[in-house]
Amino acid sequence: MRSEELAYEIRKNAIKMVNHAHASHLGGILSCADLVAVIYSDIANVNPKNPKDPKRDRIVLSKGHNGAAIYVALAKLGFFDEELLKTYGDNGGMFSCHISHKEVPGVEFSTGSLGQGVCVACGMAVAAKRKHETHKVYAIVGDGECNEGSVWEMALLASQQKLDNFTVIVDRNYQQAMGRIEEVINTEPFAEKWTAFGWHVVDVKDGNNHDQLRAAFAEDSKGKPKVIIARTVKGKGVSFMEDKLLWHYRDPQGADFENALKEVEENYAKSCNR
Ligand SMILES: Cc1ncc(C[n+]2csc(CCOP(=O)(O)OP(=O)(O)O)c2C)c(N)n1
Repeated sequence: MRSEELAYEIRKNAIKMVNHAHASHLGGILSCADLVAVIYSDIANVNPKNPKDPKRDRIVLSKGHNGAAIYVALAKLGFFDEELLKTYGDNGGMFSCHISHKEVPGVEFSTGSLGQGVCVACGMAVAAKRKHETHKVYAIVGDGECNEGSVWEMALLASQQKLDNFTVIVDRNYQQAMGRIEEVINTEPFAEKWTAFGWHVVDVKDGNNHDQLRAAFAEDSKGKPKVIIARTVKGKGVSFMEDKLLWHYRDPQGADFENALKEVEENYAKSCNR
């Protein structure tokens, strides 16, 4: 499936899933929809017929509150029946809103406590190096998540270990749960920090643009771990949610739900006719 179509499917289905479950975090799901789509469509080598294939690339969603984006991508790739997405967030169901690998084929690791998943992903990259395995490891991290000290301990270790098999993608939407990043804990100068920690940094000016993301993944990291800073928009694709903190927690109901879905569908139809 083309990444553009997958991103559309992620947005459309995630709006329905969050509505169904009366869940949260739609803003962050919409901001990372494009980078998740590009990773699964064009970059990572995963195998729906054999989810535990030892040669598969590992994708860890460290900002685990956006699990819906990964669930949709996996369903669309054929890891499980898409119909099951309708049970998102149900009591006793397989899809917890913070991502879980327990019952979901294709999910590498359960996350939700920010700052942990990226450390586990780093460990996976260390293990691959030591065992002379050639698969790659990708971790999707929030910029608010980078307030966690463990992210920076991980950054030190990854460069010490010269993990050129490891790519961190930061969903740089400039917001976290309670406000703008610079108002809560300012991480600027952000790119310079990663450079100082020994990483190859790719600053993507429009992190919702698939061509720019593909170019970032293609760049040679020159023997270092790579960080792609994808400058995204929280709530991307639904005009009344874009860059609005409210949609970190609010679930779309009633007219908000109908309008969000309509807009995502119209935007995609327009992009196909261009
Ligand atoms: C250790 C920890 N502290 C607090 C939270 C609560 N929390 C959930 S999402 C979130 C904001 C994270 O911001 P960011 O990583 O930028 O995610 P995005 O804005 O892209 O949704 C917070 C603080 C958590 N899940 N884990």
